Amino acid sequence: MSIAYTPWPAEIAASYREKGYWTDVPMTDILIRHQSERAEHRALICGERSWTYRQLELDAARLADSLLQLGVKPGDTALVHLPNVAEFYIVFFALMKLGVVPVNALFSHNRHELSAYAGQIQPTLAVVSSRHSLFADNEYPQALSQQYPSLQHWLVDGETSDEAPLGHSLAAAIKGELTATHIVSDNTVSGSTTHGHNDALRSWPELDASEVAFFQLSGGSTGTPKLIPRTHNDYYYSVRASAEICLLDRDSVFLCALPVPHNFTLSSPGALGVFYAGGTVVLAPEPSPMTCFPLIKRHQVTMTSLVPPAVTLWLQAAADDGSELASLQFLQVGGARLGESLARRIQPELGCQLQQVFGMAEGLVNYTRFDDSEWHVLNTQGRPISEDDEIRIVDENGQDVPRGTPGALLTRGPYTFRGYYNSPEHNQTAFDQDGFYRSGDVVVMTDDGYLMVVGRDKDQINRGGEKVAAEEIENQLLALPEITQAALVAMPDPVMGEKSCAFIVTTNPKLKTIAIRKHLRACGIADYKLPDRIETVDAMPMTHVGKIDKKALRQQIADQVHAQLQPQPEKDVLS
Ligand code: OOB
Repeated sequence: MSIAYTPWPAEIAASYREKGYWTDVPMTDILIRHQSERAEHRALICGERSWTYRQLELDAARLADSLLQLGVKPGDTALVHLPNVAEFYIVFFALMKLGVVPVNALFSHNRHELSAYAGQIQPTLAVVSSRHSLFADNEYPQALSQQYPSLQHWLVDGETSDEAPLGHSLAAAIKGELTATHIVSDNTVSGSTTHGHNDALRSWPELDASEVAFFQLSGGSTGTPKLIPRTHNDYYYSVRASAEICLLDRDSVFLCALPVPHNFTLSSPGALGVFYAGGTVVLAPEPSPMTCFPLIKRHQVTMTSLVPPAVTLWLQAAADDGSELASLQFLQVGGARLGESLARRIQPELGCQLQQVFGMAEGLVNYTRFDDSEWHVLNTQGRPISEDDEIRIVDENGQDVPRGTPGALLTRGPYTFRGYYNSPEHNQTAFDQDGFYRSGDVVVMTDDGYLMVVGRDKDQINRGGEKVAAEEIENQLLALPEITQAALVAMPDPVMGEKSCAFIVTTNPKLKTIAIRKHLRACGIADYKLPDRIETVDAMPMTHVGKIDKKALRQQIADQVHAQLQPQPEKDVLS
């Protein structure tokens, strides 16, 4: 059974095929296409381990085979929660071969997010890492398996101890040497069964490229995180076109330092774009200069992608010693607005070209091009990938605004989705009647068709590229009986761009910030979503329609932050 999704209208789909955007070739082709002349080229480097294209394809095929033996079937879904390790791609391609559709959660996600995803997809399989505290013991896996009886199979990357029995070893599954020793749920077979080594790889189910390949994660603005079905056809087009725009080839060496599942690092052009072009992906566990600079030198990295706060750190480190960056040809920056003053320092201080990237997991991605004027590269967030990316910029009444005027960005096109998974109600407002997706961004379009992101009309905080849906956190705050009203808003921050501030009204004047944070932690929310600041107020400012006036709250906290950033007279500092 295939995963349901909102399709593109038939005549539009036909035109995307006609124009060669949709090729009806599944994304498994990304590795398969290199199996003759490119097979022995290095595809992937992770620490001291590396894979050629042949080895990567073989590992993916072996893992797919192991999964088949376990009983995982085409049309099943999987919850994948891995850090920046090579196994992420092995799992990605193995699941794709089988037609198993994963949600690839961020490694910073925690119990709250994973449970929400599991609830939506009812997975058969979970692939997790013992490096995450959630999977250091069996408590959470057991609870999840009990809550979702469909979840029959667990594969674990990393060390597992006897105290923490937890499904099968991912490494063994990749080697084709599955030994089931442990149980997670009552449904899973106990005991020790070797499934046997199988080098005679079977032929995989025929894949239909118009079907869902995997789910992307929405940054969201609602109480529950929403899932974005991405088909082979639409996603593969964005990968190929991005690789072309970024002039990737076999000599491209990409350092992947932001989280591997993110749309930026996966497909803009990201690791998939580099694999498609036959280049090399080098994994970094995180984007600090201390980790990344030596990797760039050692592997002669030619390109990487960062969010703006990381750029600040790189500039500071390069001021001391930037000699390790000599091979870097271009740096992509995206995920959050890059200030012009920071943008201006990249070429002279890091010695590489800047490319701005403004994209979204829902589809549309914009790039500045390598032959753009300096003004465009420093001041705009680029222009769309495709001539058939349709852009509308509208006022509050849904009327198109003239070029140069800010308005809400709506878009549809050959790789922009048509509906969140299983969310008919939310889809009614997330799209207009013509199928344009309301991105929630406020943008200006220049006369020559470049976009500048100037604001946002979605209830979200963009914490240096990490997105926090206000409602999700407000709901958790309101779960505390002492909190009667809650509003999460963005506050300015010199490094992150924005941080989050929760305003609360409470019946308990003694309620401490620390107790609130403890409560949110206990809810199992990812750390980056915890409010950076909590302000107690007697009453919320209200709009004339009786809603909490978040604009006023944003202004209030911005004024407070601004006042605190002003130099204080000495006696105040000391008192
Ligand atoms: C990327 O994807 P998401 O899904 O995490 O976030 C999308 C949102 C956009 O709607 C916009 O609000 C913001 O992130 N954003 C930017 C930006 N790039 C993304 N805001 C200002 N300037 C930029 N350059 O963040 C994403 C996906 C693919 C490629 C790059 C980023």
